[in-house]
Amino acid sequence: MKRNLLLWITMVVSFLAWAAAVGAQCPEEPNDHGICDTMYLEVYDCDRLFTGDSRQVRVPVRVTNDIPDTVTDSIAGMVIPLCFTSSNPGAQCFLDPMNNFTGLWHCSHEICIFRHLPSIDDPQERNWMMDLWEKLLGLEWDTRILSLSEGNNFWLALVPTGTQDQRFCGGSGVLVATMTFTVDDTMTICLDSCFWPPAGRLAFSRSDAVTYVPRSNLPYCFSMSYPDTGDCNADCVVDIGDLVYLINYLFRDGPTPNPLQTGDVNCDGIVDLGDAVFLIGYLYKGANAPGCP
Ligand SMILES: [Ca+2]
Ligand SMILES: [Ca+2]
Ligand SMILES: [Ca+2]
Repeated sequence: MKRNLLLWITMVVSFLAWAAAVGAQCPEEPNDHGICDTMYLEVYDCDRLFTGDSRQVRVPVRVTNDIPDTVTDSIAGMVIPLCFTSSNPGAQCFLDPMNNFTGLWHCSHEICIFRHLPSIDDPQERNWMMDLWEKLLGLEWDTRILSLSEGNNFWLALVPTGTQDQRFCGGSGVLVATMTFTVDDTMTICLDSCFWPPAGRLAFSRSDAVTYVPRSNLPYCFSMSYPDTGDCNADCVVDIGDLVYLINYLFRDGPTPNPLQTGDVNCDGIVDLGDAVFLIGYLYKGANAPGCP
C-alpha cells in the first residue's frame, strides 16, 4: 500500500515537473507563459541616413507575444520606459511633442506615434493601434499615456480601459508605436530601458493582472550617418536610379544630391560629368565601386 502511494506521488511530481517545463519556455520570467514575449526597437537602415539640415528619424516599437492561453496570456497593459543618450551632445536630438502625439485622430499624419509606417519593404506597414482606430469600433485602448517631459526620458503606458477595448493578442513583430526623434547632425543614439518615477520599469501585464518583464533588444544603438558616396538619391542602394538622379542634377536642373558630396563619385572634390562616367563604369563595366578614402 505504502509502495503504491510512493509510486503515485512520484508520478504526480514527475507530471507536474513536466507540465511546468512545457508551460514555461521563458526561463527568466515564470509569469510569461509559452515563448518569451519580446519588445524590441528597430530603425530601418535607410531611415537613419542624415540627408538634410534638420530631420526626423523614426524608431518603431514592436511587440512579439504568443498566447498559449487566450485568457491569461493576452496583454492587458504595457509600460515602456526608455531613456536615450547621444554621442554628439552639442547637437540637437530630442523627442518633440509636435511629432509624437498619442491622439489617434492625428494619426493619418507623420506626427503621431500610432501611425502606419511607410518603409522600403512595405509601402504602408500596418500599425496595430491605428488599425483598431480605423475599424471605428472604439477598440483603440482608451488609456494612452505618453511622457516626454523628462529630458532624455520617454515613457509610454498603454492600457485597454474602454468598454470595447480588446486585449493585445499578439503576433510576431507587431508595430505598436513609432517614436520620432528630431536630429540635426550625425551621431550615435543609444536607447535603454530605465526607471521612471516613482518606480516604473519595462513591464507587460497579463489579463489576470499578473505583471512580467518581457525580453527586449535593449540597449539598442543606431548611427545617424551620411549616405554612401554614389547614393545620390539616398535610398540606401547605388544603382541606375542614382545615375538618373545625377544626370538630372547636372543637365536638367534636377534636385541636388543631398548631401552634395554623395554625387562626387570619383572623389575629386567637384560634382560633374566625370562622376556620371565613373558611376556608369561601376554599374555596367565592372569598374571600381564609389567610395572615397
Ligand atoms: Ca509568452
Ligand atoms: Ca541610391
Ligand atoms: Ca567628382
